[in-house]
Formats: sequence, structure tokens, C-alpha cells
Amino acid sequence: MSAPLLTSLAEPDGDRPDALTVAGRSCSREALLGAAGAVAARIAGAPVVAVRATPTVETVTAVVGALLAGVPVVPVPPDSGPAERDHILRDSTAALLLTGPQGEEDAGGREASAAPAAPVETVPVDLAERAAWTGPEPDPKATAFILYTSGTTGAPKGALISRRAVAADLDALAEAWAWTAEDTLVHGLPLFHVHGLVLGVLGALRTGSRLVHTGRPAPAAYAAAGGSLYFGVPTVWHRVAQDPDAARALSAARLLVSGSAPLPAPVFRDLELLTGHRPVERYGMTETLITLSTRADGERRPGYVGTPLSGIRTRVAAEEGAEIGELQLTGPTLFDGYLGRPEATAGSYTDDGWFRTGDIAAIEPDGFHRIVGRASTDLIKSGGYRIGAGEVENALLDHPAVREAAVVGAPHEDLGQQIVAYVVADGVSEAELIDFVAGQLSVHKRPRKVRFLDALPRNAMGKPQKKLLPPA
Ligand code: MLC
Ligand code: AMP
Repeated sequence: MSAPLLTSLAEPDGDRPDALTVAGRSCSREALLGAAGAVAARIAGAPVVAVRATPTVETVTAVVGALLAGVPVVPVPPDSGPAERDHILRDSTAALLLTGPQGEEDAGGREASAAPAAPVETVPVDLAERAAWTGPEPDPKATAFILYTSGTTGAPKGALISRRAVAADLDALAEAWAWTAEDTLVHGLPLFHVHGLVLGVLGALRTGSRLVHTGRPAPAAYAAAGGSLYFGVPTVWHRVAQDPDAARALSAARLLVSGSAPLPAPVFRDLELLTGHRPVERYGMTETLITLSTRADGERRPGYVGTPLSGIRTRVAAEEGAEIGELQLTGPTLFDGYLGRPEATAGSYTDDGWFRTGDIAAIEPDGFHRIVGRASTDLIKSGGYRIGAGEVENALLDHPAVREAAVVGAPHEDLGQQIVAYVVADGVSEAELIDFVAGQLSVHKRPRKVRFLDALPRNAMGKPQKKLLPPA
């Protein structure tokens, strides 16, 4: 039998009552294992299971149950509207949707009981149920997660993440950050992406560290949690740095870690001034998991994401004479392709088998990596969320009043980029269009600004020229 993915769940000292806290509710590892065992027994044999990923103990239990049973998990953002949710459920062919208690209104803001249009059976997770799961440890090559992630155009694609990729990544991060069972990990990130779910939940369950999930990533909640290891996206660290009392409370921590988007140098410096910590910055992608990081025992430099994690090799595909170019990677943490999209999968690799990140980077002589930007401006990062311009444009075009739409990411101090939509439309307001996108897709994919134009700038071929759009 291979080593279990969630190592710490098999250890004997599982009765600590606050091993796991999510949004104020705590449980022991023993209780988590028992409730997850009941989930595993209910779903064993299913080809795939969707989980409505609210920030709750139920979500953690659902994910752990599926991992015990070897059923691939498809996390569904709890605030996703019908268009996005239906796409995820249909594309993944999930026939079961694990949720919190039925009727629960949660932090996602939508009714948990809202009947999904895709043909799925909703299965509420009951934390009081217990079962001892005795099934064998699934094959490390098996899929752990199908994570839906946006490309530049079209609907999100399901990235297939294997159990062994997760294990390799978590072990490499534990090594780089000296992350052990002595740590208390604190964060409040969404449980449907790599950052909050894979690192932020499975990382704690593999290393054996306590986990405090704050429900939302609010500075005051981070300050109150008293952790040793903190995760945040740059927007969260910007908000912490704007709240000096909360920031100072983090002085007692061991390590502050930023990722999912570039950490601005002024935020790095403010955090250092207020907390005494130079934050660790790490870089990753849904398709590759985390691949580069500065280290607990190494130098941390503003603007740099450090060196490759154990097992990862990187190269920069620069033009002759240039220092910057596309960052390409190989290693054990890479995904197994996009579900049902062999062409997109093939297109994300070079002919000699390296993964093309689409990020532009430079590697200094000392091996430190700097991410300069993205090759395509149609992939937006806002608040650490990856959002495809095409997906938002399609949602806008579904509105009967909208004739043309072009979406861009405009620089924004807090969010990194904010989504700005340029539309040609009649008889509709900015607020209506923002709410329309928030209602169809996830709330974080909504434009923050809408500009009305008489026509989109186009080239002679009729293609919209986003570079010629007026300033936001
Ligand atoms: C606002 N709201 C609306 C609305 N406008 N609801 C419906 N319709 C509208 N028009 C509500 C929201 O539901 C929410 O309610 C509240 O307003 C605030 O929402 P927001 O404005 O979107 O939140 P904001 O403050 O902008 O969020 C900032 C943030 C968030 C940092 C909290 O962006 C975030 O959690 N980012 C993390 C992204 C992440 O984890 N990325 C990792 C990807 S993995 P309510 O009730 O909910 O408050 C990856 C790999 C790697 O990248 O390297 O890590
Ligand atoms: P996602 O697939 O949502 O995980 O988004 C991955 C993208 O986030 C990468 O391709 C980068 O563009 C960006 N990203 C993640 N971490 C960093 C970082 N530390 N610095 C700059 N960009 C980052």
C-alpha cells in the first residue's frame, strides 16, 4: 500500500478538539476522519463528485471523504451563477454534489438549497455521521481534483491534478518553509482553488499543522487567530498593511507567505516595517501547483519569487539576446491535462515536453526568478483570482442589450488588476451589467467598471483592438 496522501489523519494523537477550525467551528482530526469516512462510504465508486466549496467544516469533510474513497473532487465556487455552475457540473459529468446542511445560507451569499439546473443529486454532508473507512489508499497516479480554471477565451477548463502531484508539491513546500506539525496555519482564502484548498487545507492535513480558516481573509481575523504560518494573496496583504494594528499582531508569527499574484514591493516593505517579517513570495498555477518560492532559511527579496522547489526545473524561452521570455517548467507537480481537451493540453506544452506557463520571467545569475507579467493581456488576475477576458465578454454578450464587449484588466492598487468592460449597448446601466455578470458567473468575475462606447476600436480585419481602448 502506498503512503496516505493525508498523512496526519492516520496518526494516533487525533483527539485535539481544535485541530481544524473553519469560520469559527472546530473539530478534531478524529472527528474529521470519522465524518469523512461516512462521506467516503456514501460516494465510493462514483467516477467524480462535485463539492459546493463554501468556507465550512463540511467542505473540508467532503473533500477529505472523497480523497479517502479515491473519488476525484470538483470544487464548485459557492457564489457561481447558473452559467458557470452548469458548465462545471456538465463538463466534469459530476452526478453528485456534496453541500453543507440543506437550506444553509453561507458566506457565498447564495442559497445552498438553490436547485442546480444540471442533473445532479445534492448530498448534504452531516458532521454527526461517522464511519470507519477501511478502503485501500488509492493509486497515487489517480486524479485528486478537477480544478476549473479560465483561459483567455471560452469557458473554464478542468485541470486534472493527481494525488502524487499534490503530495510532491506539499512535501516540497514543507521543506522550503520548514512547515511542520508544530505550526498553526491561518488563512481565509476560498476553498475552490489551489491556494486555499490544496495548500491551505491539504497542506495542514499532510504536515499535521493546526489549521484556522478565518472564513474571510479579513485583517482583524488574521490578527486574532494567533498563527505561526499565514497565507494570503497580495490583496489580503495590502489590506493587512493598511491596518497597522492587525499587521503588528502578526509579528509573533514565524512566516507570512504571499502568492497567486505579484506582491507589490511597497506592500512587501510595509509588511516588513509593521510585522518585522520579510514575506515569503511563491509562484504557482492551477496546472503546475506551486513551483517557485523563497525559503524559510533563505533570502527574501521584493519582486522575486525565489528558486525552483525540489524536483522542479525551469527555463526562460527568451529571444536571442533578450533576458526575459516565457517561463517553462517540468517536474512532478504538473497536471495531467485538461479534462476532455487534448488539443488544449497539447498546446500547453512545448515540442520537447516543457509546460508553457504563459508568464514572462527573468532568472537572475543567482537563480532567483522574477515574474515580469503575462504574455496575454486576456488573462486577468484580480484579487488573486484568474479570470479570462473571453468568459466575461461572452457573459456580457448574453445580455440582450449588449451588442459588443471587450474586457481588460486595469491596474488597481488593492486588487492588482480590476476588471473593466467596454461595451456597445443601449438602454442598460453600468450597475445592471455588473449584476448580470455577477449573477451568471462568479461574483469575483464581475466588472468593477463598465464604459459605454459607440463602437469598439477594430483593425482592418475587424478584430477588436484592446490597446486602442480609452483609459478606464
Ligand atoms: C459585491 N458583492 C456582490 C456584488 N458586488 N454580490 C452580488 N452581486 C454583486 N454585483 C458581494 C460579494 O458577494 C461579497 O459578499 C462582497 O460583495 C465582497 O465581494 P468582493 O467585492 O468581490 O470581495 P473583495 O473584497 O473584492 O475580495 C477580495 C478578496 C478576494 C481578496 C477577499 O479577491 C479573494 O478571496 N481572493 C482570493 C483568490 C484566490 O484564492 N486565488 C487563488 C487562485 S490559485 P460576501 O457576503 O461574501 O462578503 C492560484 C495558484 C497560486 O493562483 O499561485 O496560488
Ligand atoms: P491560477 O491558475 O489561478 O493559479 O493563476 C496562475 C497565475 O497566477 C500564474 O500564471 C501567474 O500569472 C499568477 N501568479 C501566481 N503567483 C504569482 C506570483 N507570486 N507573482 C506573480 N504572478 C503570480
